[in-house]
Parts: sequence; structure tokens; C-alpha cells
Amino acid sequence: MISIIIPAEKNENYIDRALESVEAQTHTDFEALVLHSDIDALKRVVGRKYLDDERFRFIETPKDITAGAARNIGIDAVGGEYVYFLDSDDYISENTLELLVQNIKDHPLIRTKMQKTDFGSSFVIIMSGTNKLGIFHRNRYKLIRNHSALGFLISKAFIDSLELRFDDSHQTYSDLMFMIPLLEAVEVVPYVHEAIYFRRRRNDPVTHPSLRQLPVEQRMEDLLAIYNRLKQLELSTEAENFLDNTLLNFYRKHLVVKFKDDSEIDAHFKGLAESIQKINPRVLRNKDRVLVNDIRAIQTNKVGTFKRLSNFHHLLRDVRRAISSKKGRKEFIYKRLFKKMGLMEDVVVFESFQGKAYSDSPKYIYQQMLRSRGGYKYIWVLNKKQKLPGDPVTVKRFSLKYYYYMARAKYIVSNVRMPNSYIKREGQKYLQTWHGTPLKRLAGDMDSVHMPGTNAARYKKNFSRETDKWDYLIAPNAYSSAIFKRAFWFTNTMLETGYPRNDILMTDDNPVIIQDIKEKLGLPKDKKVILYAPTWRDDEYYKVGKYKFSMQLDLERLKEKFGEEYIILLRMHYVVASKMNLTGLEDFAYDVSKYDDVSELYLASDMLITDYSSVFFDYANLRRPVLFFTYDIEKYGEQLRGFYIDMETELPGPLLMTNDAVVDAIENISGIEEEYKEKYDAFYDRFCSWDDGRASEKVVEAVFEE
Ligand code: C2G
Repeated sequence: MISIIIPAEKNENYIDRALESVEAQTHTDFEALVLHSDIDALKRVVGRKYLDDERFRFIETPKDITAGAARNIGIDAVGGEYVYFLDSDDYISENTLELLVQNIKDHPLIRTKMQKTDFGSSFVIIMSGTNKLGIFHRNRYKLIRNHSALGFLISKAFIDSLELRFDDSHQTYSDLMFMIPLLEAVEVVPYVHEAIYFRRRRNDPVTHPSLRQLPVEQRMEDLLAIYNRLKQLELSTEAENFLDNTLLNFYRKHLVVKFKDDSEIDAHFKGLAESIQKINPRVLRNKDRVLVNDIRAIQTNKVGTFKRLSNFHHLLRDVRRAISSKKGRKEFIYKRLFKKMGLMEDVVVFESFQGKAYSDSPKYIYQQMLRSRGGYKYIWVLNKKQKLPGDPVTVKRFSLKYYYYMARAKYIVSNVRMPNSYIKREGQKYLQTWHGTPLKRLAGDMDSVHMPGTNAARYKKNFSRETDKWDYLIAPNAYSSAIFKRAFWFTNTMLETGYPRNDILMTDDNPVIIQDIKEKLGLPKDKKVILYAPTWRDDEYYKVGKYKFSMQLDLERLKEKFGEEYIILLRMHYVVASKMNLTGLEDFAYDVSKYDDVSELYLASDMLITDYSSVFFDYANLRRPVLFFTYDIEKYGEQLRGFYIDMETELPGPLLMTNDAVVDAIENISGIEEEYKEKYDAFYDRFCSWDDGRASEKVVEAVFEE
């Protein structure tokens, strides 16, 4: 019988998938030992069929123990001749156990193939191969490059004879205490290619990190402790090489960066030196000179020399980057020069949509400051030349001046994330206004990420690095405030003021101003205005940051049908790069995608057509009709993002899937207003009641001293 040991603490969401894969095994002679500190609670989430199946045993462990300690409890309770470890967010393919049992023969252990898979997808096509057995001999330590006991089927008698147990006091690297003595006791390890262990890549390193995603500091402590203990054993050359290289790789990958900061060196040098001194000189022989010099300085306890080396390497690295690109050069000056100059207490930098426009809440906060604050100097990040009220300094994003002000301004106001190269310095205040009530799932709430050039784990990690820098965040309504706190892991000051960008929807909703806006836009004044403002699609792009949009609205048909009475404003999202061809649609369709301020377009329009863009939350302040042209809702909602509200029941207007439906709705717009009156009122109360025309004033009061 095979005993499968499954620690399930904190992975309750995925345990069913793991158990399902165990239950489906073609080799049925097994027991699964599921370990958890609260078995009653676990049993409430686990599928009924496992509770009724005697092969599944649920074993209670003390609270707050490490995974290693839980596995040890499992080993003590094992009834089978073989032991197999499975993590509760992973799973195995149907024939995994069968292939292992068939092939283990007289060996004390055998290894499966490990395959990484994303969290979202749990099905992978397995090619049925020739069932060839691989044999690992001198290179058997390669099998624990992931430092893990996963994937091995091991004889229980062998475990007993060596008295193997996991380290139970460290979270990471604890498997090495089990695996190194095990591999030392065998000459060869057979390996079956077709037996597969699926390891899921965690998608939430911020709130639900896997062990490998724990902070470097903790992993370092664990590694050094385990390394020191193992180095006391009599080890083969292979084992020693493996351990020493594990430590050297960790140093190179994580500590070199950490030691950019001298205070980190002071904090960790002594502990590190104790371990590094144990590295066999043989292992250093074929390593590069930079690494060897570092290691020698640590081994000989020369902290001063080490600091000089480390600072020099970082300088060299920055210089190398600086010479390789224009941007690198500016970042070099930013980091090494501008950031060392004093903070300018009276300087405020404003940026909206990465310098693409003078718009959104930063614009209205700025205007409020012009009205109510003296003594500040204002900088606007703007990519095109533009004359602004108040005559602020304007700088292009990523220009040398931009870096200068990013380094020295006391205040930063932005409505989207800052670039990764922005390092917030001590004393700086960063006001993040954000740019919409969330409909689509945000950051920490996203299960999977379909944008180019990233994955869920990386996206969230970068995102949380950014949100950590925010001192203030504006919430447009109570609903957003709650979501922002969770999805942005935000714990600083939430300004529950409503949106500054919506102030003008209250203060400027009058015919004279509306006529002025139409004039500015060159629109006919005698026609009613439809505003079409859809959002972008994560999975349709040319390259990073440049998205495609294919127009599904039948503009010719709309012109033919409504051209006498209406015009239509086409407003693409700011990340959409597709060009529009409006030939034949003159005097009916107007491309206003480049117009700075969408709030003014709201004022100038009589109805809005959108899809999943947050624009309708703001637009509802005007209480004018909203239609939703959601031809791809299935793909968008389920596959790409997922929604926070129920699109079928909570919207202030109808979901329209076809152009026929759009035409009908426009034709019958007053009927729709009537039909949706109640829903509109409820929607307005929930999302618009904080917007009272005074949000800018409240934000400025809260953040900027008089
Ligand atoms: N916007 C615009 N024109 C569009 C779409 C959006 O001017 N056609 C502006 C609006 O101010 C809108 C903001 O960009 O509120 C955000 O756009 P969304 O379509 O909602 O998409 P996104 O940029 O992904 O932000 O919490 C909000 C979300 O993060 C959404």
C-alpha cells in the first residue's frame, strides 16, 4: 500500500482538486493522510465522497506548525510500505502511482516528473510515451534542485532504517534535512518520465505566498540554519557540492541585491560568514571572479572590504546600465545624484494617465490648489506641449527633468501606477487618486492575468510594491473603499471624498457651459449627442501597453437611422492604439479619443454607450441614460477579468448583445429610462452619493497644508 501524506493547512480552496486526483488513481491500494489543525472545519469544505471513503484519513495536528512538522506526524501514522508526499494545492496524473509501483522494483525510492502549471488551468494533455526509465546516479542531487521531497515514492522501511524526518522548525529548506541523508544512502535513483506530479504556480504572492515567495530575510535564516546542520554530517562530494552551490546561488540571486544597502550588510554579515566559511574551496574553483572575491571577503570576515566590493559592483552595474541606454543614463543620474539632493517641500508633481493628458482627478485637484493654496510650485507631467492654467512647469515623462522632480518633489499626485524605476524617498507624500470605481476585478482580486509580458504572481508582486508607496488613496464610494483596501492591500489613509473629476458634473451641468464644450470640440449645436466609450481588452494587443480595439458598433447603420437627430462621439480607452477609419461617416461620427477630459464629454452628451468601462459610474451622476453594448460579455467576464457586480441585475441600463438591440434601444430611449428608473435610483444611491461637487476641496484640505 502507498501512504500519501498531504498537509492541508491554509490550502483549503484547492484540497478537493488534490484529493480528486488521488481518488482517480489507477493504482487503488493507497491511503491518503490529510493533515490539518482543525479537522471539523476542513471536513466542511472537503467533498462528501472523501469523508465516506476509508482510504482517506483525516489527522488533526497542533496549530501553527510547519509543513515539515505536519509531514512528520504523517510519517508516524503511515500504514503502507511506501510513502508519497503531495502538497494540497498540487495534484498528480491518474497513472502516477501505478507507474511508480511498477517501476520501483528493489529500489528504495523512485521519482516522478514534476510539471509546473498555472493556477487557473488544472488540465494538461499528457502524451503517452514509451515508459522509459531514467536513472540518476552521480547527478542524483539534480532531482532536488527545487529543494523538495515532492515527487518521490519512498520505501517506508528505508525511511525507518535511516530515521528520516523533516526539519520541523523552519518553513523553507526543511525538506533538505530529509532528502540529503536519503540520497546519501542510495547509489542511484530511477525516474519515470510518464508519471507526473503537477505543481501549481501560486498566483498570489502578496496575501497567500507559497514558501518560495516568502521574504528573502526569512528564507535566508532558514537556509543558513539547515545548511549549518547538514554540513556537520559526513557528506559525499556530490552532496557537498549541491549544498554549497545552493548557498552560493542563494547569495547571488537574493543577497547581492539586498546588500545594496550597507545597513543590510551590517545586520546579516556575521550570520552569513559563519556559513560561508564552511564552503569547500573546491566549489569556488570554477566560479566567476566577482563572486569569488565577495565570498573570500566574507570568509575572512572583512566587512569593510566586502562593503567596498559590494558598493563598487552596484556602481558598476548601474554604470553598465547607464551606458547601454538613454533611459538607463537618466535613471543613473536620478538614483545617484538627484535622489541625494534635498527634498523640495513646496513642489507638487501632477500626472494623469502617464502624462497622456491634463485630465482626471489630478487636474481638478490642481485647479482647486490654484484657487485655494499659495506658496506651492507645480509640475505637470505631460507628453505633448500644452499651455495650462496657472502656468506650471511641464515635463515629459522619462525626461531628465521628470526624474529631477520625481526625486525632489515633496508631493506626487497620480491617477495610475508610477513606473517601477520610481523610488519613493523618505518624507515624500504620494497621493494616488486612482481612475474609476472598479467593475472589473482589480490587482489582488484577479485570479489570472492575461496581459502581455507578465503573469499573475509577477503582476501582483509589482502591484503591491506600488501600493505600498501610496500615502493617500481616494475612494469614490463606500463600495470602492472596501474593494480598494482589499485588492490593493491598502492600509494608509483612505480619502472617502468622492471623485474630484466628478465635481464638474455637479458644478458645470448647465446649457451655457455645455454649448462652450461643444464649440471647443467643433460639434454641431442642434444635434443630440451619443457618447460611445468602451474599455480595453486585456488579451487584444499589439505589444505591451498598446492595445487593439475592433469596432463592433455598426456606425453606418446608426448614421443612416439616427443621423438626422444625433451625432456620435467615439471615445477609445487611453491604452487603445488602433486607428479609426471614419470615411463616409463625416458629420456623424467624431473621434474624441485624444480629447483630454472625458468628464467634459459626459457633460456634452445626452446618452452614454459603454461596456465594462468604469465611465458609467461617473456618468450616472448626470442621471442621463446609459446603454451597455456587451457583445463579448462571456469572454470578458468569465475568462479575462470577472466582475464585482452582477451585470444582469445591478446596472442602470440594458445589456445589448447585437447592433439590432442597440438600434432598438436608441429608438426607444425614453421607454428605457422609464423601465430602468428604479434600478438607476438604487445605482445612484450606491455609487454616486459621495459625489457632491466638493471632492477636490476635501482632498486638498486633507493633503496639503495651507
Ligand atoms: N476612460 C476614458 N475613455 C474610455 C474609457 C475610459 O476616458 N473610453 C477613462 C475614464 O476616466 C475611466 C478611466 O479611463 O473612468 C478608466 O477606464 P476603464 O475603462 O474603467 O479601465 P481601466 O483603465 O482598466 O480602469 O478601478 C477602475 C479600473 O481600474 C478600471
